[in-house]
Amino acid sequence: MLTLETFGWDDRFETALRACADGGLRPARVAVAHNALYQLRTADGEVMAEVAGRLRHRAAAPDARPVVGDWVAIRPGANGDTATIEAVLPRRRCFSRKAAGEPTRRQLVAANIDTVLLVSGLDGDFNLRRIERYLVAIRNSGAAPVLVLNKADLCPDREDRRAAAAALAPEAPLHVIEALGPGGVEPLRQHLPPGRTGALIGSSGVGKSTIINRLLGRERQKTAAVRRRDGRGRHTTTQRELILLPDGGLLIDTPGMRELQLWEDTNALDDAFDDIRRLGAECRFRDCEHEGEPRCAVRQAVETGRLSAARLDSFRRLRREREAARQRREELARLDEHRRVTTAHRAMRAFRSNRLTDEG
Ligand SMILES: Nc1nc2c(ncn2[C@@H]2O[C@H](COP(=O)(O)OP(=O)(O)OP(=O)(O)O)[C@@H](O)[C@H]2O)c(=O)[nH]1
Ligand SMILES: [Mg+2]
Ligand SMILES: [Zn+2]
Repeated sequence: MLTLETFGWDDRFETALRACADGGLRPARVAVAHNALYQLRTADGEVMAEVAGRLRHRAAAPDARPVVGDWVAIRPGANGDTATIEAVLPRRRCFSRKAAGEPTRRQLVAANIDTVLLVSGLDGDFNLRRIERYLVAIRNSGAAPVLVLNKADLCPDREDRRAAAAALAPEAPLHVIEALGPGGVEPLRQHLPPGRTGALIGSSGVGKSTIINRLLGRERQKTAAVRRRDGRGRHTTTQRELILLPDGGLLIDTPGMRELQLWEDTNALDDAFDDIRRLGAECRFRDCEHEGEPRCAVRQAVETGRLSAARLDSFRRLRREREAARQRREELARLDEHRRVTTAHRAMRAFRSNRLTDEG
C-alpha cells in the first residue's frame, strides 16, 4: 500500500503543512514539473496540478516555483485526479546551480534530496576536474555524495581512475560499476532504502537512465548510445523525474548537464579542498591566496609534487566563480529590495487614494 511515507513524508513536513492553517489542503510530492503543469504523487495515486494564481505571481522569483522533489500543499479538484498547488513546503537539501545562460539566477535542480549519486563514465567522459566541481555543488546542497564510476567494462586502467576519484572525496562511498553487466547496479541499492530520496547527476551518456532501468528491472527510461565521433551523450533524458524503486527508495533521473556553474556560497569549496586548506595553514600570511605570495606553503607543495598543479588550478577557478556568483547574488538582492520598496510605495499610494475616495 502506498502511503505518504512511501514518498519520503515525515514529521517536519507534517508540521509545515499544519502551519498552512487550512484544513482543506493535502500533501503531495512533485514527480515531474512541466512548464505550467505538475505531475504529483499522493497516497491516493497520481494527480495533475496547476499552481494557484497567488503562487504564480510570486513565481516571478523562480525559486518560488515547485521543482521535482518538492512537497506541496494542494487543494483537490472536483474529480479527484486534478488539483491546485497552494504552497510549496519549506525545502531541505536542494541541488542547485547557476542557471545556464542567465547570469543572475540560480536554478534548483531537485529539492528534498538525501543523497546525490554522481555518475561518471570510465570511458572518455572521465574528468577529475569535473568531479571536483560537482562535489562542491553537492556539499553545498547538504546531501550525501556517492561517487559512481560506470562503464567499468570500457576502461583498462580503472584501478588508477578509481584511486584518483577516491582521493577527491575520501569520505564518500565510491562504486565502480558496469550498469549493463550482471548485478552491476546492486551496490547502489544500499544508498536508497525506503523513504530515502536520491538524485542521479552527471553528464549526458554516462548511464543514469540505464542505472534506473536496471534498479527497476524494466526499460522504463529511454537510453541511447553515445556518439561514435566523440563519445558524448545525446541528451536522451529531457525531463527530471522522481521514480519509486521496487525496494522503496526514490530516485530522480535528470537530463545530463552541459555545464555546472556554482551558485551557492557556503564553506563547501574549502571543505571540498581540505588538503589545500590544511596546507594553507602553513603559509606565511594568514590570508594567503596562494597566487604568488612569498613563503606560500601551497605553491611549495605543488613544486615538491605533494599537490597537483591541476588541483590547485581547479581550486582557483572555482574560487573565482564563487566570488562572481556572490557579486551576482548581491546585485539580485538589491534588485529584489528595489522591487519590494516600489511595490510597498504603490500599495501605499493606492491605500491613500482609496481613503480619499471613501472620505470624499
Ligand atoms: N559499455 C557500457 N555501456 C553502458 C553502461 N551503462 C550504460 N551504457 C550505455 O551508455 C549509453 C548512455 O546511457 P544512458 O543511460 O542513456 O545515459 P544517461 O546518463 O541517461 O544520458 P542522458 O539521458 O542523455 O543524460 C547507452 O547506450 C547505455 O547502454 C555500461 O556499464 N557499460
Ligand atoms: Mg538519461
Ligand atoms: Zn599560500
